[in-house]
Amino acid sequence: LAPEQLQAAGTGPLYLKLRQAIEAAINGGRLKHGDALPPEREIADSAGISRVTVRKAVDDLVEAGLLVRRHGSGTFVVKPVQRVEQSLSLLTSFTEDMARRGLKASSRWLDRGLHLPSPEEAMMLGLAGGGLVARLERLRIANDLPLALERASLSAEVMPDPNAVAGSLYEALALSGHRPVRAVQRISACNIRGQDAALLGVQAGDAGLSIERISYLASGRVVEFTRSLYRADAYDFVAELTLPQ
Ligand code: 16G
Repeated sequence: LAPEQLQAAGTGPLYLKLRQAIEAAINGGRLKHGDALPPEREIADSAGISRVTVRKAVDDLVEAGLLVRRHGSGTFVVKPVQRVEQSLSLLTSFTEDMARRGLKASSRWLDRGLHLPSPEEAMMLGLAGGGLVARLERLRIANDLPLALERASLSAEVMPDPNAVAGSLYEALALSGHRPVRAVQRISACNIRGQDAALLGVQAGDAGLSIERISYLASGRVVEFTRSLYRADAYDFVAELTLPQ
């Protein structure tokens, strides 16, 4: 970036012009998603401005979500992600949520089989008599974007053949008369760890939403105990609030 280019770019204070020049480079494809920005000192030297000005422009773009600083490795152009909104009051499936937005849901299976239950699964699913547990572990994808990792556990009585679940779990449950009618969900913030980050296509340590859902049949029996890990950069949970009665 030469000083003349900077003078020609945008209006207002220098940092704003630099911000606009970087934005133009991203929008014009000269800086591509995943590209590293030159070091701030280099930008300052080539444009003939102070490092403080460069820092302010870069800070602004980080704040706006166009750039990301990665500790020790530099500043990078962020791949834009389409954020998905999910209602917090409707008991819907991933497939239904995506279809409602015109996105195609798909999954990459990580595990789909019958196992001996862990003590937690036995307790959550009420498996007192030593029954097996069906585990369905999938990477959930919307169009091409991996959005969540989902680890569902169901009693083998409800789900005797997990391999028969090709697409939607809730659709398979509906077919066998076990579609849940109520669920309790807990959402907490977390950092996405190494292996999970690789599967979700984010950096280790990036923000995630950890979600636990326990779903019930009308009879009160637990159908599903599911732990999900959603990318916090791609998911918004939205709830409608009303006054307490
Ligand atoms: C949602 C549920 C998950 C359920 C899945 C079924 C959350 C946090 N989790 O992802 O508990 O197992 O839908 O989706 O919403 P499917 O019918 O598309 O397989």
